[in-house]
Amino acid sequence: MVDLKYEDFLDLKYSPSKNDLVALFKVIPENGISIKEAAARVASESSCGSWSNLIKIPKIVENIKGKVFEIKGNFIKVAYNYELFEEGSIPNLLSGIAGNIFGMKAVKNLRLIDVSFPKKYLKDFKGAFYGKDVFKKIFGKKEGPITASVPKPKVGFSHYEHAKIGYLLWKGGIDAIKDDENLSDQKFNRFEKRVKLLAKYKNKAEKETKEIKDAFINVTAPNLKELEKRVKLIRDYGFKYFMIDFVVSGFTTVQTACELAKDYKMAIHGHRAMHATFTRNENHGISMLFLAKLARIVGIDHVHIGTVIGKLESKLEDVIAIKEEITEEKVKEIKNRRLEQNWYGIKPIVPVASGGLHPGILPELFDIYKTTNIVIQVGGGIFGHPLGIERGARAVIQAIEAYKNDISLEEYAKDHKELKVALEIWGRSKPI
Ligand code: CAP
Ligand code: MG
Repeated sequence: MVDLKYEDFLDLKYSPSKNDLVALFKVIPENGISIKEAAARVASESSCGSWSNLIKIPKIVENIKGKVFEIKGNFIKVAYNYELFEEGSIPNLLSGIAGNIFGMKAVKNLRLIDVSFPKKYLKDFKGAFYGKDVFKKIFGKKEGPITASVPKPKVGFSHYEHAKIGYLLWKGGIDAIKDDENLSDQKFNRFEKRVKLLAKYKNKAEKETKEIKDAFINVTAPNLKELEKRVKLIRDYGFKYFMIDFVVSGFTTVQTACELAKDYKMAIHGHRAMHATFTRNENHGISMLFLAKLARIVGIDHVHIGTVIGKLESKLEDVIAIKEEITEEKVKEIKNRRLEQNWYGIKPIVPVASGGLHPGILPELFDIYKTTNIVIQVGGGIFGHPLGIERGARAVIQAIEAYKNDISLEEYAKDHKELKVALEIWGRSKPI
């Protein structure tokens, strides 16, 4: 009987070919299972193995089976020939390398840290339509940041209140009003009404401020037909962006949305709500780095990657590694954290920093990112400003001006009332 045993997925002499995808995993085997066996089972279950002795094995299996070629402590690398996967399909990729393996009894914990993609695999993805060009091509700015704000409370405003808030934010200098992740088409704030009224106020604000304004309106929908309808409505009303909760929506939806964005020449703001269910535990799940790479490949233009200093968990080393990954043409390996990647022309995209931001900590945020070419999103840090929404927005803009002119916030606040008040209530505090 021919068989394909777990050991057959282990080849420590193998050197990956230029057409292989290489995955980096952290494996914590179950008691009684060796790291070698656990590693081989990861390669097997994620590619073409089975628990039983198989009667007939097609010839191609030798070529497309996963091969563990490195084991260092709990970290293993597996090579997969690109032909194992459907061209241009993230769902197909994930159902292998991020599929059954996470439930195997042979592993106590398993973490997919990164996958390095070869040119041959990347060529079937288009990447973002705008990506790093959003600053110039959408907002007509030489450089960032793009400023966005989410009305708080997250949900509860009617479409009418919401659109008026948009107007105040735009008037205060903010570039884009952003829907919150859990606002879509609720009874009290219908999507269509919100879009139509926002468009009216956007035109008014643009005339009055002579600045280009936009909105990241959430098209996350119960089905693809509805999503398509929502994107089209937004486009028809003159917005250049839409937002999607790209984790909860799933990659079939996201890839469809990216196609639409290209057809309509729109940009996508990618909100990552739910990511922490599988990115947060360093021993289990999938890394945010890998998720952000998927966003770049499929064509999301902005992706949330964390702030380090805000209210939501994100580590400095991770945020920096992810920022480089999505904004550079080539990145180097960082031991046990990231693999090298040449992006072969897939456009760099824009990191989004959001969660617990307010004027007093923006300078530290820009220092962490080492650039202002990012999107910053400030919700509570505007909607909690005692002087109101428009002036709260202005305080954010003033903090950016101070930073860009290398003036301390305290100094700048001397003749900028809105910033002064923001500093009085929040100082440089880091919310949790
Ligand atoms: C921020 C926010 C964003 C998160 C997303 C919220 O509001 O609107 O969704 O920042 O997190 O709902 O918490 P505030 P991340 O500005 O009021 O904090 O970017 O980490 O995915
Ligand atoms: Mg939110």
